[in-house]
Amino acid sequence: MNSSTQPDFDSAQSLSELHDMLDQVRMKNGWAKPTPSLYPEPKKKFVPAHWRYQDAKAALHTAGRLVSTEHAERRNLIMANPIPGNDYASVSTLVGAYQMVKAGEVARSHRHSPNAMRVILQGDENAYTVVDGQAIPMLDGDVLLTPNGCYHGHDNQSEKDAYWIDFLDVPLVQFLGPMFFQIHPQQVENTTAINPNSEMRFAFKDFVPKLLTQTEQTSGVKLMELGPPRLCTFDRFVISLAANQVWSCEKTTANHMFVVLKGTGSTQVEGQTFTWQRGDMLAIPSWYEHSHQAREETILLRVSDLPLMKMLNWDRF
Ligand code: GTQ
Ligand code: FE2
Repeated sequence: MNSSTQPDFDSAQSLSELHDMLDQVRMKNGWAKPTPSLYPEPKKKFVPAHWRYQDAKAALHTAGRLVSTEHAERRNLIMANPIPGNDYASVSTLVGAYQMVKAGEVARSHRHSPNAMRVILQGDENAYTVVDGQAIPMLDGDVLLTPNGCYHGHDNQSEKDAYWIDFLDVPLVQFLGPMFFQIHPQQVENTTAINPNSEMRFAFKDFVPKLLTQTEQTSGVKLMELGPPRLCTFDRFVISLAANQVWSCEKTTANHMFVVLKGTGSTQVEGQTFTWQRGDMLAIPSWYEHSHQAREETILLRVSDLPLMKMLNWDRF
């Protein structure tokens, strides 16, 4: 509706009359809003959550019987944060998913504007993620990048089903708007080379010794960034915890996801305790103080949107 007549604002005898007139010009008052637009500190919209690899693995095994990679773009399970109305984001900017590609199976190549990375839980030297034509082997504990715009597909030429975790900044892209997605013209992209030394791969066998021989401690633990290359929206750090070691983390504006690469232990957050083992995933949204306790020698991977917060000058703790 586009009314050409202006309400007679001068005739308003009360605020509610003024508010009614504002409706006619499609404006809202800023002085009596039902909910404030600014508030003293971050609202905790998302909640801390824990997902078990053993549940995901069993569900994906069954999905392997019922869902084909010809019909589904990806055979994946979304770790949606368990808050009302949410069916996708794990924390506000990131989504975590478990994915499985069966022995001998291919998941066709595509590219998209969201950035992605994988954490391999059950891999093999003959199971690959193909990034821009290069087949990158996926071995247990490896971390693989597929930056936005790179064509990528999955090709499992091994004898066993491959399981891994995906992280993507899809919720951020959905919020900001610049979503693009395209299937590769060949569907299954030709592989030009097998490259175990791709800069897109952080091999578990290489980064673990580096992490463990490190002498420096950051916030009481051995903590090491996996990079470069870096993505603009999220980072990845590996953390080593000795048996019984506790790592206490202040609340920060950054959103965190954790993967247990090795070991067992528990995480305390706001009176809740999550008891985890290898392959499990945790969501620790912004503004939650939390602490991890290893039961045995443990390696955690932390994925967070800290680079984004820093870029925008919103990193606080
Ligand atoms: O493997 O390319 O979990 O594009 C979600 C979107 C995985 C992938 C996901 C994706 C992929
Ligand atoms: Fe993808």
